[in-house]
Amino acid sequence: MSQVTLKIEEGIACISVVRPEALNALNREIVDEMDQLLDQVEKDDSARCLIFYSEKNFAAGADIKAMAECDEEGAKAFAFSPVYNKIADLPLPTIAAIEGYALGGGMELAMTCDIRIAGESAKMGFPEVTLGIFPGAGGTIRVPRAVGEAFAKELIFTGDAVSAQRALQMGLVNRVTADTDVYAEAEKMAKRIAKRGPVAIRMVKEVIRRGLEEPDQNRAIEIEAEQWARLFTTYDQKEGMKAFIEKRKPRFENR
Ligand code: CO8
Repeated sequence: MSQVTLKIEEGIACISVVRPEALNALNREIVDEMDQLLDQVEKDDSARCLIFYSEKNFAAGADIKAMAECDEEGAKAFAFSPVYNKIADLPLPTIAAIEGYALGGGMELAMTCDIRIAGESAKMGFPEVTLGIFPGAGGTIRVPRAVGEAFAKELIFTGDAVSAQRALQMGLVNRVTADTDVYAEAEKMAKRIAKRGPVAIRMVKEVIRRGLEEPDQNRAIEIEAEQWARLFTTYDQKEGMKAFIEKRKPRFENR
């Protein structure tokens, strides 16, 4: 039976893990199912934003019981990174709406998203070192980039989970809401994003990624300028500016 669901409504896609008996711990099958659903989201022209949200718990990590007896080759086969990288590179904005536990591979999934929103009782962290391993699905790369080296090392070396407020102070999450409002808050933000120029959003996500990866700042600024100018070949730029001048809402057409 499927353990991952996808719904797409009014331009907002939502992927959810449904494995409550294991606090939504992630295994190979779940991540492979997610992979297929990502293809559906990418193919759907109406999708403007993707939310990852799972009821009660975001995900209590990778499935320890499935990993426990792995040898080195088995551990490689368990790797989630190709799918996680695919999420990070999606051409539409992604939001992790975090309720309950987001630990280990679950928190690494949240780190692949562009934006993170947490409920006030959420518990987030990287307990891998308590199991004799370390984060292996992008955590050692994405966490230092998100919160800086010192906070990343504190989280990863201690293995301690942090509260939503502490995560907010570190910059691990963008905002904290009441537990009952996590999905609603993510949806509200997704709907705001969905109203904006989709070509501009898609291109700026790519420009930000390239800028962060580009060691030469002047080159990064050149890339921004080139891509910015390209927008002036699009219908949406003409429509957005015309709508402003005519004092009406734009009707973007994603072209
Ligand atoms: N894997 C497998 N089962 C789990 C997991 C997990 N990560 N987390 C919880 N469960 C299961 C429990 O075994 C239990 O099942 P059962 O009833 O059959 O014993 C059920 O979920 C409920 O859990 P608890 O009874 O433990 O619930 P508590 O409320 O007492 O505790 C905790 C909640 C604190 C979240 C606790 O369950 C816990 O510590 N879980 C493990 C958290 C963890 O260490 N996560 C990191 C896993 S390692 C990882 O993610 C590495 C990723 C590296 C990259 C992956 C790509 C290769």
